[in-house]
Amino acid sequence: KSPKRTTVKQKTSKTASASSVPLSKADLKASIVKHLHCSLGTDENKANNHAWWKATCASVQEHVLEGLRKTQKSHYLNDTRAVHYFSAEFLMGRLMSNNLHNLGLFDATEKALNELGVNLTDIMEEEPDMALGNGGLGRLAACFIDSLATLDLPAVGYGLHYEHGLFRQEIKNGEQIERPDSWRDYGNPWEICRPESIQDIPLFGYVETKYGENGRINKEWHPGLIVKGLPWDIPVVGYGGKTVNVLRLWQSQASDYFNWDVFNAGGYVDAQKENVQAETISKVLYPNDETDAGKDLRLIQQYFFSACSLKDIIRRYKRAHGDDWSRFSDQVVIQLNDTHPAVAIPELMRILIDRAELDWDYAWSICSKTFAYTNHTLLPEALEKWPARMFERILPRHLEIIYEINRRFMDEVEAVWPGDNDIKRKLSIIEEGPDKMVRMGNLSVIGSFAVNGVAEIHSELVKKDLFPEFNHMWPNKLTNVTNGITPRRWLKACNPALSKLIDSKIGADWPLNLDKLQGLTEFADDAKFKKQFMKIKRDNKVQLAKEVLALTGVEIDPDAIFDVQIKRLHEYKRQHLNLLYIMALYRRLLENPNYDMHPRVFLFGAKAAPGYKLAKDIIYAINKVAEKINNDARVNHKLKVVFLPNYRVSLAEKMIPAADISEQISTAGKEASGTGNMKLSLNGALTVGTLDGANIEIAEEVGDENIFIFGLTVDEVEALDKKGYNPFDYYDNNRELKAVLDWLDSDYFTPGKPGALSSLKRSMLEGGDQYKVLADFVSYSEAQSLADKAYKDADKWARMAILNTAQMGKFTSDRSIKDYVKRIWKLDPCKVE
Ligand code: F58
Repeated sequence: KSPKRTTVKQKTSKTASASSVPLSKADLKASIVKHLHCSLGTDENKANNHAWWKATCASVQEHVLEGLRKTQKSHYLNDTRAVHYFSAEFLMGRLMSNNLHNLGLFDATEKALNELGVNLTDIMEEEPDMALGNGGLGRLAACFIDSLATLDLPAVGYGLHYEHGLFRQEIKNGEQIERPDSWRDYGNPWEICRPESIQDIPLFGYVETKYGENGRINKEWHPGLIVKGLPWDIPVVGYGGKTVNVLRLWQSQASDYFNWDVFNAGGYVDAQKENVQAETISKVLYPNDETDAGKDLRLIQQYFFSACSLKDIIRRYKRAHGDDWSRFSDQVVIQLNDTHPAVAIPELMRILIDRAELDWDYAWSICSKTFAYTNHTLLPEALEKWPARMFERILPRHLEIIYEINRRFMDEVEAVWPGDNDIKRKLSIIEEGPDKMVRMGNLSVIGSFAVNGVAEIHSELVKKDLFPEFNHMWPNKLTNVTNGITPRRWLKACNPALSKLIDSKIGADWPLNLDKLQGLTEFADDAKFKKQFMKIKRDNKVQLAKEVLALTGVEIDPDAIFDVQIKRLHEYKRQHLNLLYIMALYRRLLENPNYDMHPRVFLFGAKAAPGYKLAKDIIYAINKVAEKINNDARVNHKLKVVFLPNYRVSLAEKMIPAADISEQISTAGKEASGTGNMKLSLNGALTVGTLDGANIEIAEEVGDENIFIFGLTVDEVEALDKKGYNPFDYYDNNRELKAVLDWLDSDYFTPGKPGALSSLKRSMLEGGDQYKVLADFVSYSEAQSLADKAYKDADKWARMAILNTAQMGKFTSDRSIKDYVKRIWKLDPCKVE
């Protein structure tokens, strides 16, 4: 039964005030001290940085929770349609600085703490990163929920409450070592446990067929195990502090149904075993990026969080609409962040058919108006497939439902392409063969009303190469939403000096309206502004140099070019192309000590998937080459190489403001979008990049003269593959390239261990060089020379850097979210008063 609701009149205030609760420095001081005393049981004299951090979080959280309560009330009273962002990953990083900025409390808190003798920057270092994601896909989810709250859109993020996020990377003798990440060891002050919203989740078991009245066949799933899903809520504060949405993360726990009432004296200890199994589900994030892990536990994780989230959504829907399903898809839209939560599609069908007893067609009409799917990759090894036998063991009823979805879909295919079995084989959710597989991509397209890629070129390739037949069947289903980044974290918070300079020139509302940065264009030729802009860049470089020294012991010169490549390590991202160029420069300098180049520091940050051998070999090679070069007095005044260990969000926040050059050098057609490219350019770094992913759109915005584009295009890569690509053509015909590759076979960089770096060379020669490193080498080297030349003209460089910042308006995640709202979600904002 739907409760009566009073509709709240919506006022539209144009300017976002800094905070709903105006707070003075004195209030904050008192509140922090109160928490030090009453929440932490310590005092000003005894407290260390960690205690100050916790007390400050507790003070801030009071305001956050006030906003959360008001937001939830508004959404409830207005019975709003909401988007539910299902994602196995949310790479949130640290929350304090972001929450303070979004609440408009940063400066006041800094001053309050100052008067207490505490430095805000220092205590923010106490916060562990929430690293519940691998890379781009997880960080995108985090930017999106920031924008959703900022735009006052009713939204919930749903994901997994991993006990251990992405591993902590240590470098020992040049090699990556993985250590567990323990982000919650000392508690997380931002999260709220909600035992009142626990869900029971069935797994395994078998399906019983029952013949009901009036001929209806009912299916009853008898699960073999039930686990509990315990929700933890992380408040998501929008910029301006008005709307506070929720990120709800599910932790798995043993269910009371099992074990505890059946054990006898001897079974007491054994009974814990099942608990261990249940609690394993949310233990750890799979550290693979761009490869499908294909493990039982991974499918269980996906089902676990999707099923918990659906139950949560349905509970909320029923509170307002009872058993009337007719409005479900008007109120609920679910965005699938990649195929990881795609099992939510058969799960909703199961609930509608088996539980609510709707007929198939009605259930399907609801279901296929509820889901939308974002594709993030074209790499075949990243497209998820599950062995049907494994699916059947874990989710027997869901597999039956998938077969039925597929049977009906095959009829549709037959109607479009009568008798064409090749097309049927290609479009089927089930891949036939000795081991039948369930294709989650096909399931996602068939079960969604919209499918999007993440950059123009990527979405075109999704239509043309990945899903052409689906695009033929449903010409309006496939679309594009170019990715974006939140300018609050990626400029305002991480680069405060530049932000203040921008405020002084164009006003302070650019974080909400990033197109305003265009206003900086008129200062691109203003000598004073250029000087200020570049002074800030240099100060940021000095800061980073200190960090580099502390982390690696390597001294770097802030007057050198800081050339940055930060992203997961993958062959398609071609960190090894960068490395070959560094080795070539080294050689040039050895051959000609007067070789003309501006001093340059190459900075890397990257984690390799623990099972990805060649990626780890590349990390090793970078470190070994770095060691040699950095200790070679003949060249180290001109060339340095730094590999910063444990690259993560909080390290990115330090590296990005200090970068001069942004390396975006993936093989054309392989990087779906990229988002680091946007962050670096926003902070005034110039891109050396291929025509891939969002680089193409960045080039369109900044203009060809403010970016260094090189390399094969998507069409050229395709043509080369057709013709037959032979890396030896490049190896045999380029003296420098040959010398550099042969160098990898020697023991020059690994004394006493010849061949320690040979696997790299092999992958690029005998291995066939799948990612066309050799084909792009010369063009890359030329682009780098142009960048060097441009940097030597300080005036020209400053202009180019400013124009990069000025033209990044398009890449705010607010714009991405507005695109989703318009093209897919059809949501209305709901102001919180
Ligand atoms: C990334 N994908 C894309 N996947 O590679 C990048 O181009 C894009 O900008 C970004 O998504 C956001 O759209 C990505 O990060 C993963 O990390 C998956 C994790 C789980 C296993 C499969 C890959």
